[in-house]
Amino acid sequence: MKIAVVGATGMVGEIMLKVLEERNFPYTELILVASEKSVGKVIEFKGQKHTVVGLQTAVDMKPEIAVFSAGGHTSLDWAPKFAAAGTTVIDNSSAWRMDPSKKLIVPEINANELTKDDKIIANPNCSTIQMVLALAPLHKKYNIKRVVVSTYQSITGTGVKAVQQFENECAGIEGDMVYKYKINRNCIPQCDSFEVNGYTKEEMKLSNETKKILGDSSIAVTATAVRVPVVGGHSEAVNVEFSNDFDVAEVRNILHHTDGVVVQDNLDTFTYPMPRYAEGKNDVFVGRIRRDESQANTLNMWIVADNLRKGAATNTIQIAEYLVANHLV
Ligand code: 2RA
Repeated sequence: MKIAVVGATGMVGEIMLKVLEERNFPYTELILVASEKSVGKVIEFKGQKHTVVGLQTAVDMKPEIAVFSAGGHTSLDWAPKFAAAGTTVIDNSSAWRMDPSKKLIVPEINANELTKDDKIIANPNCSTIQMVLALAPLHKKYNIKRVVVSTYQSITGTGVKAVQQFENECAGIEGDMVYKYKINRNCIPQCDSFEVNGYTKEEMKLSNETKKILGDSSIAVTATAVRVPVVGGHSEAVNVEFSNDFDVAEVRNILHHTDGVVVQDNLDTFTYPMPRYAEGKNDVFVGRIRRDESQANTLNMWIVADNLRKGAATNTIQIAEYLVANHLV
């Protein structure tokens, strides 16, 4: 079974390789793919030396699966070429997520929708994945009417240059500004560009992708996405209004038994999720679970996850694992 990692030299690509190794993914051949400037670069992985190849070479090698983290333009241009050659693509960009003919997958929620015919599969946005993983079982039990979410997003979501800006600021070094403003000791209420409705692309992803993944366009979602000087992961304050009442202990128990979710919620021991401690882990951590006393049938939660892992690389590899385990490739 051949697997291609497209964008192998990028931040998410490097973590996809780590996750492949950690989870002992059953490939027989690994193809590392990057832009022309990286072609020929030798990368050591699992004790073997791999020479980075270009996109057309990778297409011609006909891998069964290609996992992409190479930006929307590359995905729009090359995912169809891989698919036409018989490869199943799992793409991390936003290029295909809202395409009605493409599936938007969080394996624990809707991998069962996948068939052999799905040759381009979209990996949701990182901030969406961690939120819907907690929301899905609660929607099933209590029916969600509305979600209000505020995010506190890691600078790793912007990329390696943003981390460099933060480190330069901390060291007092003048350097390239990725953000319009200083990020150290600051919060920037803008993740990605603004849409005409005054929301950012990030905030609209949270709204649109949540409805698609949960399969319910009636769910009302409003989001405020904020960039914060943190590297370990994204944090989210989520307020959820249900059609039906709930019991907080039952909510905690449902989440505790949800694959991929770890409940960290004990005020006596000051136990709650934090990005510094979620970094490098594949789970979604949920805490501060409490009733919203200002409104009936409404719950507050605090949700934290490593945005590069469950928010990107791990979710992608889990989709690939599902395809292999269910003989869809
Ligand atoms: C961000 N979710 O955090 C976006 C893309 N990774 O910037």
